Amino acid sequence: MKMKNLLILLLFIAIVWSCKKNDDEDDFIEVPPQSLAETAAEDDAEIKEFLQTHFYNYEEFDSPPADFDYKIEFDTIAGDNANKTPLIDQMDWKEVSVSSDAFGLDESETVNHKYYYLEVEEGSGPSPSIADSTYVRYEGSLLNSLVFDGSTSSPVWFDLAQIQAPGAARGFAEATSNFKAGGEIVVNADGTFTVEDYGIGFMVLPSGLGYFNVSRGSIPVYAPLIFKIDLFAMNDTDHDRDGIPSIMEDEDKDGYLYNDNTDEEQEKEIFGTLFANFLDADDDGDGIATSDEIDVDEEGNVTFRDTDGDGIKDHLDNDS
Ligand SMILES: [Ca+2]
Ligand SMILES: [Ca+2]
Ligand SMILES: [Ca+2]
Ligand SMILES: [Ca+2]
Repeated sequence: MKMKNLLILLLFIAIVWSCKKNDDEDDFIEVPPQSLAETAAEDDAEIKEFLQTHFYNYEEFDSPPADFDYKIEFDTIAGDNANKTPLIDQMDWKEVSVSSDAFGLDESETVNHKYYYLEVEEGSGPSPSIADSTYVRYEGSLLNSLVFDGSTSSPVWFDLAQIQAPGAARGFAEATSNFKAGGEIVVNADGTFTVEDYGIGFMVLPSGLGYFNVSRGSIPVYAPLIFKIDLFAMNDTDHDRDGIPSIMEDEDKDGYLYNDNTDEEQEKEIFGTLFANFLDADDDGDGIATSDEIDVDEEGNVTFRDTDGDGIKDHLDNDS
């Protein structure tokens, strides 16, 4: 059925660097952080309990009723629904290594965090990286089903790289990168836009991939988070416009953009502010712009130079 997952968008706007997850500064409360490892274990037990006792409307997605709105709904496995398949049997999961440094903990530790996700309807378009910008409709809720945030009528642009930052809900970026965007965006005669076969999914995140020890609005501290998303479109990013796509500035290829900062020591001494490579137009701080130390062809493909042959690319080498 070709009309499946069809969305009419009112206006396809230019990228808005959405700060939705950061701009509620007035009503957030922070408590001293507790152990990251203990919290991750507690959260995972709580999440598993939820996944074992709940299901989503998979039967409607499998055989859509005529007026089906393609919205994910959760319910408890009980009574008439006692025989439903629990979420835990349907969801995929991945692990992300999280450093306690992101939360200002005294004891430095690195803890694997498990998040769960399910692509309910696969989009027909490309999959974003954790550095890309995504056009989504979403709803955030707690395990007790309280909705705390969302943009369920009109979609918003989310810069996943920004959501990966300490203090934001990093897991949203991680999980979204498993989903696919929709197909071609068609402009209608009346100025609206249509996206067919967009991606639909949801994710369940431990608090270490959410807001951890910070309470925001109705989100308590150490709260696992659920996000349902419709992923319509995505754009590649080059945040610092140095010619290198942001995802390629994850130099250590660990899927985290904020721990790649070639001139960190210099920035600490001189500015006191740190700019990770994807936000830094002079990555090695040698006074020569990164864009002048690399070669980019007409299609945007990047070739790196190593003028002094020391194995360090020129834009990351402050003596060449
Ligand atoms: Ca990295
Ligand atoms: Ca830097
Ligand atoms: Ca850069
Ligand atoms: Ca250099």
